[in-house]
Formats: sequence, C-alpha cells, structure tokens
Amino acid sequence: MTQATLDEKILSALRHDASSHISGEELCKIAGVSRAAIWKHIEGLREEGYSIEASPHLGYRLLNIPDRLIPSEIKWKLKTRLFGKEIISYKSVDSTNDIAYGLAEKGLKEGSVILAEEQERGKGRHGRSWISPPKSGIYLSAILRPQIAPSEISKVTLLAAVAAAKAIRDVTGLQAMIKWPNDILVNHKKVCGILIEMKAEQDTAVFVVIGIGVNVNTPVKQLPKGASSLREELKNGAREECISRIELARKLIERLEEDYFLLKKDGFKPIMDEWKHMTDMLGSRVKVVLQNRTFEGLAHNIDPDGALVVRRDAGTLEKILSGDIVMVR
Ligand code: BT5
Repeated sequence: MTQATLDEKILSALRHDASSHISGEELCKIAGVSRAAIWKHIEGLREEGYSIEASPHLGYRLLNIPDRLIPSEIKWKLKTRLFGKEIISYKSVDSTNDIAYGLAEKGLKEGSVILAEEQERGKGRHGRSWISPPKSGIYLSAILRPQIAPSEISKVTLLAAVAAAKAIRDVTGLQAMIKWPNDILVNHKKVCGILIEMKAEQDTAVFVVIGIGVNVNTPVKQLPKGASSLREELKNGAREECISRIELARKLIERLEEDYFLLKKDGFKPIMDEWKHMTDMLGSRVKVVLQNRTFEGLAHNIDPDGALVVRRDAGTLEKILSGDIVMVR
C-alpha cells in the first residue's frame, strides 16, 4: 500500500464524521495497519497542516484541513461525473496550462485538472503574463476534448467565463461580472482571467486547455493596477476571513463540467444567454484594441460563435474575434 492511499484511508475515515472521534483501533481496522503505523501517518498529516486531535480515550478527530489545493480534499464531495476525476496539484510550476498541454498531448483524459499553488511564468493572452503569487490564488487548467472546429474556440472561452463567474458567485456571494472575452470583474476590478489554448489538426480541435487564474486571498499590493482579489472585495463588504480555495476550486470544476455538458447537449445558445445575463458591457461604449488598430463604438451583441459585435460610430457593425476591450466611461 502506498503512503498516499493509507493517508487517504485515514482521512476519509476521519472526515466521515468530523463531529465525533474515531478510535485508534477502528482506524487500524479500516486502514489494515498497526497502531504505530496509524500514529506515524497522523503525524505526517499534521506536518502537512492537518489539525487532528488525539485523545487517549476517545481516539482521533479531524479539526481542520489546510487551505492547500490537495487533490483528495477537492475530490471530497466533488459532484462531477468526469471533471476532476484526475487532479494533479503542484507546489510551483511555470504555467499550469503548459503542464496540461503537455499531458494532454500524452493522452491525459478529458476532464483532468492541473492545479498549482504558484506559477513562476503564469501566462496571459498574447504573450502577456499572469501574476501568480503563492498560496493565495487558484491556478487551474482543465483538459477538454470537444468535437469543435478551431473557429469555434470563442465558445469555449465564453463557457469558461460563465462557469468561473458562477463559481465565484456561489462561493463568495460577490456579484462577479464578465467582460468580453475572458475577464471576470468584481466592482469593475479584475479578479480572474481565462486563457484558452488548443491543439488543432485540420478542421478539428484535438484538445483544448482551459486555464483559469483567480485572485482569491491575494493581497492587492501583489497585483497589478486595476486588479483585486475576492477576499479584498469581500472585506469591503465587512467579511474578514479567508475564502476556502478548496471550496472554490471544487466549485470551478463542477461548474465547468455542468456548462460543458450543457454545451454538448443543447449547443451554445443557453451558454450565450447566461453570458449575457452576467455582463453589463452590452450597450456600453468601448474602445477596441486590436493588434494593428484601435477604434471606439458601442458593444452591440455576442454573435452565435461567441464573437463580440461592435457598432462603430459610422453605424457599421464589426465582429471582433480576438482583442482587448477597454470600457469607456
Ligand atoms: C488573462 O490574460 O487574463 C488570462 C489569465 C489566465 C491565467 C491562468 S492561471 C492558470 C493558467 N495557467 C497559465 O499560465 N495561465 C492560466 P489577459 O487578458 O492577457 O490579461 C493579462 C493582463 O492582466 C496582464 O497584462 C496584466 O495587466 C493583468 N494581470 C496580470 N496578472 C493579474 C492578476 N493576477 N490579476 C489581475 N490582473 C492581472
């Protein structure tokens, strides 16, 4: 039996009824090892940050789990059929998207999730970087193998934005809003960004990597101007404690699966409808920044492929597939 599975057995027995103790003898039976081995593993779990009470007469009781992105903690109570069945979590990586891309090429299956406590070279779009301080944010990449044409990739971006905004709302109650194509804002400040990467062959996507970065408990001074974290925005609303990254990561995975299955079953329309309910940019004045030009206009609509349609001042409609949008206030 490997260390991980024994730890897992002990934890799952402890989690089963966290309000009462479980005797050493019972743990021995469940795990199939000696009392000395149980003790050694309890000590190991404590070193990892678990708070486990040991009382000579009553046995062991789980008091607290560490707020680390531990796969078994995220999987505990995860309500999915496919997503998050495989979760690989790293302490530090260059970019979770790069890891996920490499593993997807080697055949890692759909729904697998890569997480990291820190990214040293977190990626934004168009070669930009994503600041990824340790232990306070979520850096997550999920592998999808959708049957779509490469030209439909915007649909996946919008799907990921809807899923991320809903997960943030579920866990924090904050009014997370979407800004096309890939920003999640709270009080007009960016708290989450999404980077979609794809490997395509001829006319189909071989796999897609959805990368999501969320500033959860991140101190604002570590973030670029215009950015914030969920904790910071909650503080303004008087809640002081840290937000559970485990709970949010679990919710992100659940929402991604739910929306992905919805896309497969009913097509893009329901996702697009939800997207429109979670944005306040349609009808607003925007500056569109493309690689070789910029212009202003009114954000008019999202077209059936997920592109932004902007009405230029001369009245013409322009479809934007990829670019940056600055809100003009
Ligand atoms: C994004 O790009 O917003 C996509 C971010 C995706 C990050 C995730 S984390 C997991 C996965 N692995 C990766 O390597 N990446 C993905 P873009 O729209 O280009 O925005 C980038 C810009 O946002 C930067 O140029 C900064 O101005 C700003 N920025 C950088 N770090 C930020 C942060 N932590 N919070 C808010 N804004 C940030």
